Amino acid sequence: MTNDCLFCRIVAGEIPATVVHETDRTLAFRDIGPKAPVHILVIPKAHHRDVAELATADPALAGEVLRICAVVAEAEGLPERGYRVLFNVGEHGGQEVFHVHAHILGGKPLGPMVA
Ligand code: D5M
Repeated sequence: MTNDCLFCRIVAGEIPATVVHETDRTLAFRDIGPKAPVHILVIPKAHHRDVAELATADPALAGEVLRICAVVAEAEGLPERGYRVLFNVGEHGGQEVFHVHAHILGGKPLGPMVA
């Protein structure tokens, strides 16, 4: 738990979130500013800055986050038409919250990735 980390505070229950899935080590909740009809964030409860740091420090947990993305996408009915999973990393990657999170986006055609 990092006191000044927004997502650690959501994990601690100090800030409300619309939780859609929870395990011992992960939490999935709806993004506050959805960019698609379905926009869910999947995080490890443990604080890691970004996906590179998580994958180095705890590869099993990184894999678990990806597995939960698949579980959540299935529960949201996304696999039939497809969806996107992405991690923003650092300033140039557009990362704003420095507690690693996977974005699950779906529910409409998302088009090609643009930079
Ligand atoms: O994405 C950070 C994401 O976090 C961005 O899409 C908004 C979302 N966000 C910020 N605050 C909240 C709360 N309180 N609940 C849910 N979602 C939130 P990034 O990849 O860091 O740019």
